[in-house]
Amino acid sequence: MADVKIIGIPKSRAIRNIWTAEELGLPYDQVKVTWTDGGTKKPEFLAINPMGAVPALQDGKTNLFESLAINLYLAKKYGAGKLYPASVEDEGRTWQWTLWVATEVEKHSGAYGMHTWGYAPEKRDAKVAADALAALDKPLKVLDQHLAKQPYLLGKDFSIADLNVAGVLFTPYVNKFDFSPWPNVKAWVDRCFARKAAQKTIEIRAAS
Ligand SMILES: N[C@@H](CCC(=O)N[C@@H](CS)C(=O)NCC(=O)O)C(=O)O
Repeated sequence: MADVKIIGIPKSRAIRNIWTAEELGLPYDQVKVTWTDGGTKKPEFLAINPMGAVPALQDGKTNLFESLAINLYLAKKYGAGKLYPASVEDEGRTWQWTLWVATEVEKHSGAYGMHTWGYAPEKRDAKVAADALAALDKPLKVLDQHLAKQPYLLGKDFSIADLNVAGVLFTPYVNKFDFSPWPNVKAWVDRCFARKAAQKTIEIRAAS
């Protein structure tokens, strides 16, 4: 049994944490808790994440929830100076991009995905999907302009900042979302998901 337990099925936001553990080469156990069978509402799970949603993390005696915060924690604890940036300035940029993707992108990419491939066809609303796509244009243009200058969010190297932003785009990516209106974003997601750890993570999700 590994010290690190990633709690949540791979077809959930837990996939972001699985990708981080794979990047770090960190031994971890997957605990396949899901909401469809009431697992996220059981007292033992609520003791770890009182929000009753996956993912959650147990690392020895430390419990955490919020997928992107879990990633920052894992990267800093197990990948400082590598996956997690060495300088305080790059750390600030990492927090910036992480909070940006959570607040400016995820609600739109999530709504687009649910109403395009997530929900059963009869529950999908094409107008909600179209509005979400329109709302994604501004943040993806900002990302595109940034990536015109450099291959990764912090510069020349892949970091947890890239993983957190690309992690939010994981489901769109595997569902073949068309990134081509933002060509630098397209080239960057292709670079991020071509990584060995990302490919392994895609396989873990597909096999689940
Ligand atoms: N902001 C949270 C969102 C967690 C979340 O909504 N997880 C979904 C699965 S991806 C869930 O457990 N939904 C079931 C529910 O909320 O009852 C995070 O990033 O960890």
